[in-house]
Amino acid sequence: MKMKWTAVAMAALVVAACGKKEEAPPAAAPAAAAPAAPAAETIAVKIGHVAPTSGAIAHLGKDNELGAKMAIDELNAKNVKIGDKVAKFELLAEDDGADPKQGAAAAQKLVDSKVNGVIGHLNSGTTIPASKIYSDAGIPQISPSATNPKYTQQGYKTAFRVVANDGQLGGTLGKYAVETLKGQSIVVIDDRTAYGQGVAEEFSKAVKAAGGTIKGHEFTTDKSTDFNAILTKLKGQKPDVLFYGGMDAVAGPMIKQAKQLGLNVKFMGGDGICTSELVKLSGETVADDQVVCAEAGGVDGDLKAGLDKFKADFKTKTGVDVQIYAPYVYDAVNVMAAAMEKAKSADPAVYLPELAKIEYKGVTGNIAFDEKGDIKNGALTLYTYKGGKREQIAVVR
Ligand code: ABU
Repeated sequence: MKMKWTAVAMAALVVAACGKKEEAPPAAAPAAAAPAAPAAETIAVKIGHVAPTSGAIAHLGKDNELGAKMAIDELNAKNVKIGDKVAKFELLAEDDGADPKQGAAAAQKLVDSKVNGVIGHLNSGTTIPASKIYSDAGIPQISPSATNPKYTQQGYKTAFRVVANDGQLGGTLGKYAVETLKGQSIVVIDDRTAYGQGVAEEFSKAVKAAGGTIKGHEFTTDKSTDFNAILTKLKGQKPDVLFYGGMDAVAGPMIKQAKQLGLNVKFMGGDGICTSELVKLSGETVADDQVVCAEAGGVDGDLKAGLDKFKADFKTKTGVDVQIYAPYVYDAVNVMAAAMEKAKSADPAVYLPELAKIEYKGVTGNIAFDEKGDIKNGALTLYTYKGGKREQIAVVR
């Protein structure tokens, strides 16, 4: 309405200025419509995201970032209200290259950008040092994938995770190696990262607790490509189970080289190897049922249909399959937004208490945190690979 009157007035002004005698065509009578409601005020909400989108596990970092983008796009489409304002979520995505120093720099950059919260980092080795930076700044952080127990044992009120930790992962896998796989000669390799070392130690503890023994433990790095020396050393133990603490980018070539050396082992690992990419990274050498790995979350029954739908929607929207953590990132963003909605504020100090006591039904299951910031009742899922595809063995609670 206001626009119409302005246009009529403008036309009269133009006629007057041109000195034309013709009358302007009569303007349509203004309709007697109700005045348009004033547009709702908006509030800008900056969500930081950090993962390695470069380097050997860039495929996992990109998977995480796509999960965050999907959640942000959907929140913006829903016009979520925080208090009486419509929230406009913005994703500030950083690459930490899985490197602790780069991770700390990315964290500081996000703090300087005054983000309202952070989802990340992907690796324990980057998440743990970054958590001090977020804690000092009072910014809530939810890791979708860092599983080293230390992350939530430092006493930071700002640190949360939506996945089970290495105690649960390594513990379950160690028990499985002894009791189900009946491993007689179990050997271990880890990459000396916070995650790899931690999950390998938990695995070894659980093997011993179940009555088994670790016949050898060798070390590599998260950037190594040649494992012949350590595999040859372990071959002397005639192993039937090899546990690797580390990520898929190293596990894939290790499986291939073990096969070339004639090591006929069950290959076990935590969530870091349990990805869609593992078979490709092994040069398609993974035999059916050879790998047993665990994802640090788990849904079954009715909840599984929701996760399957998320994975199908993700493929439609992004054109790629979920690697592993995208659903956890998606849930973490939504959990943070839900806490802001409940608090009617995106101010970290105001919504943090709501986040600590949130109860949220996500695509990865029900999310609530214990007093340390760990997920309550964290389940995990055991997988193997058949015909090159990941196949669920069981959900363990
Ligand atoms: N949980 C495995 C990958 C992430 C980490 O470093 O913990």
